[in-house]
Amino acid sequence: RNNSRLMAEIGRIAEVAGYLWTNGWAERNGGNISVNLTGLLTPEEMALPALAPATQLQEAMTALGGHVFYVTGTGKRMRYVAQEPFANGSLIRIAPDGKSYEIIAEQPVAPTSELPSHLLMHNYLRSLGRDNKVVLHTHPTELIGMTHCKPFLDSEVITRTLWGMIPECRIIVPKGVGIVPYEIPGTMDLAHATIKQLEKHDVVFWEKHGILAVGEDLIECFDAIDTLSKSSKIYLSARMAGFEPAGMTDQQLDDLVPAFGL
Ligand code: 2HA
Ligand code: ZN
Repeated sequence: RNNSRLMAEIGRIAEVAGYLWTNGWAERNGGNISVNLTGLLTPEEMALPALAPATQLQEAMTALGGHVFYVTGTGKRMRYVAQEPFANGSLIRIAPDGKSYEIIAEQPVAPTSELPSHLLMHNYLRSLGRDNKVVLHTHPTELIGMTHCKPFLDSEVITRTLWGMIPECRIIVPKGVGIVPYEIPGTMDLAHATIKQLEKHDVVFWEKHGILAVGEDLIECFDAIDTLSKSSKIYLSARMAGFEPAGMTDQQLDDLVPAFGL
């Protein structure tokens, strides 16, 4: 706790956990966060003793050997992560062979049920040479609502609709969003379907469940989901008021590309 760079990052995790709760995106234990802290820890911190026996992973995370992550705890509530990140999440260290992990701090809080997806996403992006640090999963009401509408279960259609509500949406989420058809939460099937979408996108929707964002910065991941959420609220408010929103024209959307270097 006297590592100020580490504690600043933990503070940002608490900050974002609070936003998830206040936005109404985190009912009970909904959502989870993982952040790669490897670059922020001292060699002594990286080598902390395990607090519990190692847990085997279902698949080897070969690109994550030796890496340390903060992960929110299974069954833990975001509103309490915001207040006490170390009582509602833990630091885990992946074994050098990527086949297991140990909890090394601060308490033996077992990681989120979505650990398979989080680790597979981190592993996939690292194996591509990307310095990905964050996976953020949350349950934004209106965005999930849109995945109950068949035509929106198409990456191009839902991306075009959300981009078209406000110019910021294409600027902040330039790669658009991927869609994963419904799978049982916490499964390797869900994890594998999710990483396929990361080939083209940094934000992925899970049908009838929630949203994930990946990136180097937790606040940026939150902002991407928040901006998409704003677009979905505009879209659904218009539909509730009885009209189909016009949406930005193709030309208006295309003009953003050179203007913002997208
Ligand atoms: O942490 O959000 O997807 C609970 C969940 C499972
Ligand atoms: Zn979820």
